[in-house]
Amino acid sequence: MLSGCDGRHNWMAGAGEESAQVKTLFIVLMIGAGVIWSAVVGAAIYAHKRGAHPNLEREARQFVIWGGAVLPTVLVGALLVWGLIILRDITADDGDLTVRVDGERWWWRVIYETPEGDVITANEIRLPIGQRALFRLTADDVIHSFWVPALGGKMDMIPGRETTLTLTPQTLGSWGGLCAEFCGGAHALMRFDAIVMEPEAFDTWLAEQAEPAKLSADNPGFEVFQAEGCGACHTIRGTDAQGPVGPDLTHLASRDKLGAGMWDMTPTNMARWITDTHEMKPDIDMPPYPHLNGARLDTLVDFLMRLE
Ligand code: HEC
Ligand SMILES: [Cu+2]
Repeated sequence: MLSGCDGRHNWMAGAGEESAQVKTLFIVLMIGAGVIWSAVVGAAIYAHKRGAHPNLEREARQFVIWGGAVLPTVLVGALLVWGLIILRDITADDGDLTVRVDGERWWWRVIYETPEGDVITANEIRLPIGQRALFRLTADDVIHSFWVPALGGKMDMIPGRETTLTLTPQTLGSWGGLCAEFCGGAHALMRFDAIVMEPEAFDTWLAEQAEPAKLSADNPGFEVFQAEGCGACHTIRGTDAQGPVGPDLTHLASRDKLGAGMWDMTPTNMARWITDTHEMKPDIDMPPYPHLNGARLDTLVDFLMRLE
C-alpha cells in the first residue's frame, strides 16, 4: 500500500484539484473509521470485563437501534452523498480544453480539440496548469482504464462508448499515467507521461504539434522508413506515410519517452526499439526488424530522432 505513496504515481500528491478532493475524502474516511473501530473494540473489551454492569434489556435495545442501525445508516449515507458529489464533479462534461484519448493495445492515441481542428499525437499528454481539461475517453477493441494518480480519478475506457473525466492540474511537473484495467499481454507496460506546463509553454507546444513534420527534401532516412513498410502502420503528417494502426510519429522526438512511457527517447533505445522490438516491449503489435543494421539503421534512427 505504501509503495503507492511515492514518486510520480503518488495518488496522495494532490497535484490536481480532483486528486485533492479524493485525498480529503480518504482522510476523513480513515479518521472516521478509526474512531468507530476504537469505539466498537472499546465496547467489546468493556463488555468482557469482570464486574461490568449488564444493561437493562430496554436500554440495550435502544443502544442497538441507535448505535447499530441509525448511526451507521446516517454516516454511510452522508459519505455516499459526498462521494457522489465528487464523482459528479470529476466526470462533468465541461472544461477549458478537450482532449480525446483512445486506448489501444498497448498505447494511447491522443487528440486535442482546438478551434482550428484536431491535433493528433500519442503516448504523452501535456496540460496547462490551473485549467480544467475535459477528457473524452474511449477504446479501440478491449477495455482499458485511464489513470494519472497524482492528478485525479481513474476512468474506464470502453469500446463503442464514451466516458468523461476532468483533470485540473495544480502542480507543475511530469506525472505518471497508466492503464489501470488488465487489457492483455503488455498491460503493465501501457503508460504515459502527463506533463503539466505553464499555459504559454503549453500553447507553444500545441501549436508545434499541429504543424506537419519538417523534413528536408532529400531524406534517405524517410526512404528507409517507407521501404521497410513503416508507413503502412504509422502516420507522419506532411508525408505520404498515413498508416492508422500505430502511434502518430509526426513529432515523435518531442516526446520524453519512447514506447508509451517505457523508455527514454534516445538514439540507442530507438535503434533497439526497431531491431529488438519485443525485448523492449513484449507482445506488442509492431513487428521487429532484426535485419536492419549498419548505415541503414543509423539513417532511419537519425531521421526519427529529428521528428521534433
Ligand atoms: C504492423 C504495424 C506496424 C509496423 C509495420 C510498424 N509499426 Fe511501429 N508501432 C506499431 C504499434 C502498434 C506501436 C505501438 C506499440 C505499443 O507501444 O504498444 C508502434 C510503436 C512505434 C514507435 C513508438 C512510438 C511512441 O510513441 O513511442 C516507434 C518509434 C515506431 N513504432 C517506429 C516504427 C518504425 C521505424 C517502423 C518500420 C521500421 C515501424 N514502427 C513499423 C505498429 C507498427
Ligand atoms: Cu490498457
